[in-house]
Amino acid sequence: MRLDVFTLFPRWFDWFTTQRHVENVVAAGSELRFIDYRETTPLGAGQVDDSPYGGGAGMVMRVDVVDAALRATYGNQPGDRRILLLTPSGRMFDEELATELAAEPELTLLCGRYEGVDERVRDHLATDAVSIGRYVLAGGELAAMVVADAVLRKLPGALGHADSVHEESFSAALGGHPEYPHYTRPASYRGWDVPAVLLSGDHDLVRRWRLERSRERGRREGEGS
Ligand code: 6GU
Repeated sequence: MRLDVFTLFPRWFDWFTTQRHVENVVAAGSELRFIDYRETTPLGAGQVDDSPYGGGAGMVMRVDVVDAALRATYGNQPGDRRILLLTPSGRMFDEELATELAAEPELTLLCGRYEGVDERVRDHLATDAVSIGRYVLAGGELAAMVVADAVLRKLPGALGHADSVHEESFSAALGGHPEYPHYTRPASYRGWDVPAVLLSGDHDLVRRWRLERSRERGRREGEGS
């Protein structure tokens, strides 16, 4: 995958790119770029934002600044790549969208800052508007890392164990439910015992127990409500 992140703070991603699963997908041929809007702003003195029409507090990222950054990177035709604007008012990011995005050969994430981004970015430059939850962050950078993390870990070679993305929370193998509980040694710790079924050696019983716990968690956490 070729993943481009447009941001005012490319250095924020220095830490992200040192994560093992991210290093793994890069070693496997994926390409990550972090592009600074300020490098291509058509305005003087690195300006990227302006005061809102109609008045009000705060500053708004300008559409011409975002457009200039996209054109400098992709030319006049961005092709048919998905361009995601990260915004608290976007479509809620979930495992289904992560799976969908992981199948894209090319992906672009646009981070906003300040009070918001000129709506014309969403209307004319982005293909999607995505939010990671019902709360407001100071900028889209952390949201972009959340999206990139969830997507990149699905790529071949990201995780050590080939099965670990198959039967995990919200996967089709678990009927879209959260993951079942995990246990490891010691079998008993401070009187807290591992469920006996997991020590039984009966694989069929274990499989059914895990599926049932997974469904139970889905119900308890208000799934589908
Ligand atoms: Cl994508 N951006 C910002 N700034 N805040 C958020 C968000 C995104 N998703 C939830 N809160």
